[in-house]
Amino acid sequence: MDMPKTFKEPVYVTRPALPTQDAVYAKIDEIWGSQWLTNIGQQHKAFESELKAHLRAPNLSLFCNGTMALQLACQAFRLSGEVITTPFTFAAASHVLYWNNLKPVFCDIDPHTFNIDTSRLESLITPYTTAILPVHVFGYPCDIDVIQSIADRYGVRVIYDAAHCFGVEVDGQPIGNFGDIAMFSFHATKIFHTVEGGALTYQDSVLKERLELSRNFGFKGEEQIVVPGINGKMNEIQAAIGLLMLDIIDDESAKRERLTRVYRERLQDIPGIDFRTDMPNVKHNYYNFVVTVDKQTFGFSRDELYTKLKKFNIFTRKYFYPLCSQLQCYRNLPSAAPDNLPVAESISRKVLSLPLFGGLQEDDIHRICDTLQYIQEF
Ligand code: T4K
Repeated sequence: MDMPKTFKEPVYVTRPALPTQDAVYAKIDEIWGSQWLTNIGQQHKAFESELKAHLRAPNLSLFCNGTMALQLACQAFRLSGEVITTPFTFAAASHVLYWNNLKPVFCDIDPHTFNIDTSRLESLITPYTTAILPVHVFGYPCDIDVIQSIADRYGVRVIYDAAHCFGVEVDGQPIGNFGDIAMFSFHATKIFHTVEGGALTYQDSVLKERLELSRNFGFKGEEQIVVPGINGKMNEIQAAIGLLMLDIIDDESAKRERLTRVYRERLQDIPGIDFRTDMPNVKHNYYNFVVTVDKQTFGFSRDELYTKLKKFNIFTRKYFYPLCSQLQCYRNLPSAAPDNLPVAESISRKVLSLPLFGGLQEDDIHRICDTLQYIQEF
């Protein structure tokens, strides 16, 4: 085959979906007119209510980012001791445990979903375990029923990191409605974003007051501070972007779904490249497109492919490498030993996120796949 053309501009792993500038300027005019920039103004109230309806959440609170939301979720339950989590994710979850003085206990992952391997979960529970913090990695849901039944048996909380899961449903149920609390990230790299931002959805309405006091220094009225809170608020500009994003998210997800189907069709013919398909009971959001590279069959390792693609201006990412359990701050924990985490160790060395976002055209995906094929053949 001929050498595929190098992309003129870098093709990044993701690019944010953006509302039109006119729509943003109109919102900015509204905010400027109100002179109300933060501290739970009109945009915040409107976004919270529209988002709650969109996600069909019984309760929802907004935060300045997903990490802070997760941080306050742990605080809300006054967790102590140990929390079981996955090593195969962004560092936020482990860091949040550290900041809450909790000990992360890493559980190996399932080789197909890349989520916590529930068959190993129970053996990690000790008298000090107070919660499980699973991540629905890349928008593929965890084994929700098994996790809940183990949590119920041992009386521990379940806090889901659903950062990748905007709009995902399992058996027709919104993903945020499982566990005690679920966290969504609205970072610019997420399919739905507010530049930076995050939300918690939760079953128990009693949590609302506690969470919302905590995100605003503990203020109850002007003169009383009733809990040692922090500044975790979403501001008016973030909330306004969120309102505009609600108008375009379905279109963005549909575009990504179409591009995903092109990837799947093309990559099935490239030996050594594997990818996941749709789960039968799940409504996916097509947030990103992740492959694994088998060196023996493909001919090059994941790292070699990553470097070669860069020469064609294709910037993939090794999400999630290195594992959280390999980070300097966690690698000495007993549960972080590589022998305890063989699947996560292996997957993290094979995994590669290919570019996927609504601004790409089907031809771009074909060109990326041609490039992969060319790299393999020559
Ligand atoms: N839990 C999970 C499972 C998460 O994945 C994350 C965040 C969190 C929790 C924490 O939520 P937040 O507190 O962030 O709300 C990025 C993001 O910064 C991070 O939010 C995200 N996960 C993680 C998976 O990815 P980096 O360091 O890889 O991002 P960066 O700056 O290298 O950007 C990646 C690519 O995205 C760039 O090559 C180009 C594109 N990009 C990025 C930005 C920031 C844009 O096109 N525009 C932009 O504005 O961490």
